[in-house]
Amino acid sequence: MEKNQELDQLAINAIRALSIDAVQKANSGHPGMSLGAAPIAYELWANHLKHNPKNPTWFDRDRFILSAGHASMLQYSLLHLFGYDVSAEDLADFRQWQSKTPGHPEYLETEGVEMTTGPLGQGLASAVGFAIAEAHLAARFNTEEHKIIDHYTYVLHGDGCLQEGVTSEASSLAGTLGLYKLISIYDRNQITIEGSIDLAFTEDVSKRYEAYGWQVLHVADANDTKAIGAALEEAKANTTQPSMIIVESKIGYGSPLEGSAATHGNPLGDENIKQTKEKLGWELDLPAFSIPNNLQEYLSELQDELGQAETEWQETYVAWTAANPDLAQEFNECFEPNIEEIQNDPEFWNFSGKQATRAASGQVLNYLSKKVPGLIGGSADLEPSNNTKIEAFESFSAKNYSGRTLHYGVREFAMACIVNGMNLHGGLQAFGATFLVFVDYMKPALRLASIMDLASLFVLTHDSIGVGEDGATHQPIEQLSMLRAAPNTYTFRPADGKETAAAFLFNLKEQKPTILALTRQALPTYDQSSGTGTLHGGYIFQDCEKEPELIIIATGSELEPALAAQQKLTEQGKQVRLVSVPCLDLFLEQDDDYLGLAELSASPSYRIRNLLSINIEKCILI
Ligand SMILES: Cc1ncc(C[n+]2csc(CCOP(=O)(O)OP(=O)(O)O)c2C)c(N)n1
Repeated sequence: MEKNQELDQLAINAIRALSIDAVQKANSGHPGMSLGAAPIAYELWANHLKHNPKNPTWFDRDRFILSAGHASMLQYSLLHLFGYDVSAEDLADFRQWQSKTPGHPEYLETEGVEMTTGPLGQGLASAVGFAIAEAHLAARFNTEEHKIIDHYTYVLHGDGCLQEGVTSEASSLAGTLGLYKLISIYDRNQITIEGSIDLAFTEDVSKRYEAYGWQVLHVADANDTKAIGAALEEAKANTTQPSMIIVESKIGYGSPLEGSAATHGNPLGDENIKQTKEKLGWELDLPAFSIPNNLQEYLSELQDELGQAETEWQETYVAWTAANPDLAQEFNECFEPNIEEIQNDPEFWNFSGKQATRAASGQVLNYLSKKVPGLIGGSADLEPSNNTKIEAFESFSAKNYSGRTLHYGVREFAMACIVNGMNLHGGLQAFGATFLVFVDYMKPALRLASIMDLASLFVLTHDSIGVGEDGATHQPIEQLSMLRAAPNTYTFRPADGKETAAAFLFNLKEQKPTILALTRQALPTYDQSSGTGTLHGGYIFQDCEKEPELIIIATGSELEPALAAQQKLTEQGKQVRLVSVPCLDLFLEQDDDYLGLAELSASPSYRIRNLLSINIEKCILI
């Protein structure tokens, strides 16, 4: 298709006009970055990003992540102009209850949004996970003849993301791994909410990223789309390093408040909008949220052209499938592992002797490594303690992208973001591991996993004061309460191998954010423990003959003393029921008549403290 410079410029200004009008109508939002970064984003989407607006989930599309989530109108304007399912009415509904255009981009709410962003830094950190996923799947499934996985991960961010520590953690790892298909675009307007970055951010970002092993490119003016295009080509040409393109821009470009922090997060006001549109040469009498007809036609043509990339890919995919049926089956199982086979396999449930649940977890991971081809993960430098060593896996490294053991380094927050990124990418069941006490370092990413409803899995060992000798700094006390309080996050504290296996099974089956809190110390393997019961969150572990006078509820390592107490009281003639609750979140989701849940709160209960307990309406948990 013939490119038309004038219409390209009109499209850039359309992004600007749509964005400022939407923020004005909502009377809240962030117009500044949309005005400044519009040419960067348009150049990328129109001339470099491989995507098909008619099929936003096409697997081999390039991924675009707006790490500066506050500039959501920039993304919504792009989605609208490129023909995704975001209408002019949706733009007018910006920031309204249940609209497709929420304040910050939300995965699953808006077609074409690859990730929920807004908490600064996490978009860039998770982009590293997307790039790992691409590199890994490409290494395993591409052949000499056919490349079915071949896409880039682009991330657009501002000064704010680079001030967040998590981008340092993740970018350092990306450099080490030489993730050359990761391209970050830094909209460097040198303004954050409080004013100039001189107030708090004077480092040389260029040198910093070079030190991480990235290629750093510079564009002197965000309006120079040719230079942006050339930099993007140069970034793509590098096949050993991730790239950062630093683009100098002006926040609030074109408005009377250009360059001022006032444009960061406030509507411009009617008069400023008028003047901005005049300066940009935007037709003033065009109603808000509409674009000129000739631009509409031009963009429709562009969309058709973009779609051709998928048509070509489909042909490659069909040929690849025919030539590599075994590989194709494995690829499909990366998306849909045979969970039923696992569930029905006695070997999956086979545990014996005294065993720490971290050891049981290691046994399960090694089992799953043979059955779940998309399983990938590792630890934040605690593999020997977390028992996450998988015999069948090699390490993922710059030299070996087909490796399935990740070494995140001592970077818990980045690890959690990267796990989210890999799971968002698709085709992988990604996990991370560390000590439970260090989950504090990961919390913001767990929150995003919960909001995005991701199957991110975290193996967190050394789960109580049972840790012992390491002392107070390593003894988790309040962490479990925090995790249990997190919505849409399922925290398992299993008592033995079977309960541990069930927790992994839950994650695979239900595709929900899952936490495993596992012991360092050995625990018995119980005959009466139940995988099925665990999948209900809790079950009667040891019952009494008549109506119970007392119900003891226990989890994890406390099941052992609870069982001893139950037996002793039984010997004394008391009717005591023991209930194991490996996952309180799931347990409380059961119907009221499940185990007489409604009566539990009224029943006499007993609790053993080795960590903070939480009082919940329905029961008191040990
Ligand atoms: C973790 C986190 N801390 C604070 C904020 C609030 N916040 C939103 S935007 C912003 C400043 C971002 O500056 P920059 O990235 O330069 O964006 P620009 O000013 O160019 O729009 C802050 C502090 C946030 N969204 N996330």
